[in-house]
Formats: sequence, C-alpha cells, structure tokens
Amino acid sequence: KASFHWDDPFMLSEQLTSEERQVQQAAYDYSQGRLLPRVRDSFRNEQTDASIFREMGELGLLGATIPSQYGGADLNYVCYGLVAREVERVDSGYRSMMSVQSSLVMVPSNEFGTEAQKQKYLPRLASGEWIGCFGLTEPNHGSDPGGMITRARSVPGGYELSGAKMWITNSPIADVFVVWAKNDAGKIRGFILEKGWKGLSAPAIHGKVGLRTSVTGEIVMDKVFVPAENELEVEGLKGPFTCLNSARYGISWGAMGAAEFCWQAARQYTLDRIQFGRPLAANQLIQKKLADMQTEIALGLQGSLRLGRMKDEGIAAPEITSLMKRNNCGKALDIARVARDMHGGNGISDEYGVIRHVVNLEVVNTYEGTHDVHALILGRAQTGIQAFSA
Ligand code: TGC
Ligand code: FAD
Repeated sequence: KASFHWDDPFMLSEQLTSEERQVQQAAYDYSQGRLLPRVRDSFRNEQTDASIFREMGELGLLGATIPSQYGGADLNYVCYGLVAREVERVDSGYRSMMSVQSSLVMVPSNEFGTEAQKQKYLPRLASGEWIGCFGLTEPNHGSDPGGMITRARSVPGGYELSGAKMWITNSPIADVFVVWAKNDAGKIRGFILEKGWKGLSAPAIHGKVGLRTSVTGEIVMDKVFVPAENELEVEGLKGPFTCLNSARYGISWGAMGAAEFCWQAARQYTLDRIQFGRPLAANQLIQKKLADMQTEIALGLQGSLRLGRMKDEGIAAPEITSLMKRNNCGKALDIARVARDMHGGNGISDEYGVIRHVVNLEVVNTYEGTHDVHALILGRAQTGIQAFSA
C-alpha cells in the first residue's frame, strides 16, 4: 500500500522542479526566521516595518516574474505563488506588501511601461529601495472601478490629476504610485506618480482590525502635474485588470498558506490539549473538522498549482483566477474561523496567531474583488448574462 502524507496528500512538493523547491525553501526560511519573530508585536501595535522591502529585495522575493535585465528574479508564476504561500503562512499583511510591489506596481511597469520607465523604476522596486502602491479603488467606486471619477486633464507637457483613491496598501510609505484615472476622452489610463510631487498626499487609515502589519492609506491628488512620459501605454480596464490577474493568482496561494498555519495549529493544539481525560483530537467532531481542513487545503493548493502552470504556458483565462481566488479565500476564512474555535479561549489570544489570520482573511476575502464579485464573474462566464448591474 502506498503511504499517505497527511500534510501533503497530493505530494505537491514532488510536482515541483528543483528550482521551484529551492525558491520555496528560501521563502520559508526567510518568513519563519525573520518575519515570524516580529509579527505579533507588529500586528498588536499596527506597525509596518518598511525594512521588510529591502530584506525581500535582497532575497529576490520582489518582482519574482520580472526579467532579470530590470532587476527581477525572472522566475515562473509557480515560484511567485510559492513565495506568496510561505509569506502568508506567517501573515497576510506581509504578503500584501510583497504582492502589491510585485504584481500591482512592477507588473504594469513591465507590461505597459516605456523602456525609460522600466529602467528607472523596476530595479529600485526589485531591490526594495523604493516602495510602490496601486490606486484603483475610490471612496465611492470599489467593486465597480469603471465608474471612477479621478481625472487626468490634458495640460501642456502632460496631465493634471485630481481625485482620491481609498484603501491603498503601502500608500503612506510609498515612493512610487501607480494611479488609474480617466482622461479627457473618458478613457481609463495609468500613470506613475512620485512621492513629493506638488498636490500629492497619502494619509494613513488607522483603526483597521485586520491586516495591521501592512499600512493602508488614501491617495489624494489636487491638480498633480504628471509629465507625459509618466503615462503607461495601455487604455481601459484591461490595464488594472492585467495587474489584478497576477495579484489574485498569488493570493490564491497565499490564502492557502494562512489556512495551512491554522489547520496545523489546530491539529497540534487538539493533540496536546486534554479535556474529559483524553486529547481533544480523540473526539470525532474534532477529527471531522481536521479532515475538512486537510481536504480543502489539499484541493486548493492543487488548483493553484494547476493555474500557475497554465499561466506559465500562457493559457490561463482570467475566469480561472477568479475561481481560485474566490474559493481559496473563502475556504481559508472558514478554516481559520473553525481553527479559532478549536483553540477555545486561547484562540482569542494573539499569542496563538489564529485569530490574527481570521481577521486578516476577512480582508483578503474582500480585496482584489470580493467573494461575491468573483461569483458574478463566473456566473457571467457560464450563463452569458452579466448580473453586476440592471
Ligand atoms: P468588463 O466589461 O468585465 O471589462 C471591461 C474591460 O476590461 C477587460 N477585462 C480584463 N482584462 C484583463 N484581465 C481581466 N481579468 C479582465 N476583466 C475585464 C475586458 O475585456 C474589457 O475590455 P474591453 O477592451 O472590452 O473594454 O468590466 P466591468 O466594468 O463589467 O467589470 C466588472 C467587474 C466586477 C468584473 C470588475 O470591475 C471587477 O473585477 N471588480 C472588482 C474590483 C477589484 O478587484 N478591485 C481591486 C482593487 S486593487 C486591490 O484590492 C489591491 S489589494 C492588494 C493587497 O494589499 O494585496
Ligand atoms: P463595495 O463594492 O461597496 O461592496 C460592498 C458589498 O457589496 C460587498 O459584499 C460586495 O461583494 C457587494 N457587491 C458589490 N457589487 C455587487 C453587485 N453588483 N451584486 C452583488 N453584490 C455586490 N484597492 C486598491 O485599489 N489598491 C489597494 O492597494 C487596496 N488595498 C486594500 C487594502 C485593504 C486593507 C482593504 C480593506 C481594501 C483594499 N483595496 C485596495 C480596496 C478593495 O479592493 C475594495 O475594498 C474591494 O474591491 C471592495 O470594494 P468596496 O470596499 O468599495 O466594497
């Protein structure tokens, strides 16, 4: 009889190349060695440690898929996903910092940037010297970014940007701002703005209950002059959505990393904790919960791996990313909530980490397209009927 690997039922690691395994190991070592020791206090005190960008940059964890000529690691999408899984096994906020920089700032600079833009921005973003953010959401336009009101008015030599972006990861500490705005013709265009430009500010949003290791803010633009050479070469929602295709894919892996932490913590806790004279893990109710967690994680990881391979082959339609982002985030949130319950009163303490993952995953289930918005994308794809608006 073949042996069963309870912690890796489909033997996912056997399906990776040796390079992919090395990248995963490097991300695991860094995350466990350098991120885990600071996460409790960083989360408790709502403090973002900007030095993490430099540390990740030194290890090649920023812009994993970006060509090496621009400072990227030139790795495949499977490697990028494995990095997200290992970082988010510690904390979704740290993965957010990494994936905004990699997918939402470096991907558009690489895909839609001019040669001059690539040479100016990508190497500094890859090393972590510069921090980037991505402004799509507005106070009154979240799920429907097509309704954005931020405007890029043509002026001699470039554009004048006015408007406000809301809930922007990294913005208060960002050096580089990728901002989406409508031009005089009402078309969505992308622009690269820099810290310190007149009329640009990025106040922090405080009081977040989740994702407290990752700073979030607004982007306020009051007639910010943006030179024409800082416009990206893409038009329409295709621009921001191309970035989101990459980030949402990484999140599908990352959410499973957080779920794996919660599952394994719940397994160990219920093996160690004695109630009614025997380990909690000896109860059928507990074992059923562990079996459900194991099953969903094994299937979720396998789906993300398949999606990564399809992206690397260039055959992944965006709807598959919606399927995996939606399902893995939803399942991870369910798993974290059940794992919290299995820890009893201790599950409420931040010393155990599980409740931190619960509140983080509430955010992860919402940003980059909510669970229900991805259901509507999948519903449209199979019925041909869009149900977003009347
Ligand atoms: P729709 O008619 O569907 O499409 C408009 C145009 O966009 C193209 N397109 C895509 N292109 C590439 N990839 C995709 N995934 C694409 N999806 C759509 C499409 O082909 C079309 O092009 P064209 O040339 O025909 O005009 O547009 P819609 O307005 O009906 O869209 C509706 C909907 C709901 C699908 C969409 O707006 C949506 O996905 N909403 C969710 C918004 C969202 O995800 N926001 C994320 C903000 S960033 C963020 O949360 C970062 S958190 C980061 C962190 O901290 O980790
Ligand atoms: P809404 O769109 O108002 O949705 C509210 C509820 O209504 C949701 O449950 C939604 O599913 C539901 N809903 C909406 N439309 C429909 C419909 N047609 N049918 C049925 N139900 C519907 N954005 C960025 O641009 N850059 C960032 O870096 C970024 N980082 C973020 C970091 C954090 C911590 C958070 C919380 C958010 C971040 N976001 C960022 C914003 C995020 O992408 C949005 O919050 C998200 O897209 C949802 O938009 P909304 O908050 O406006 O909710």
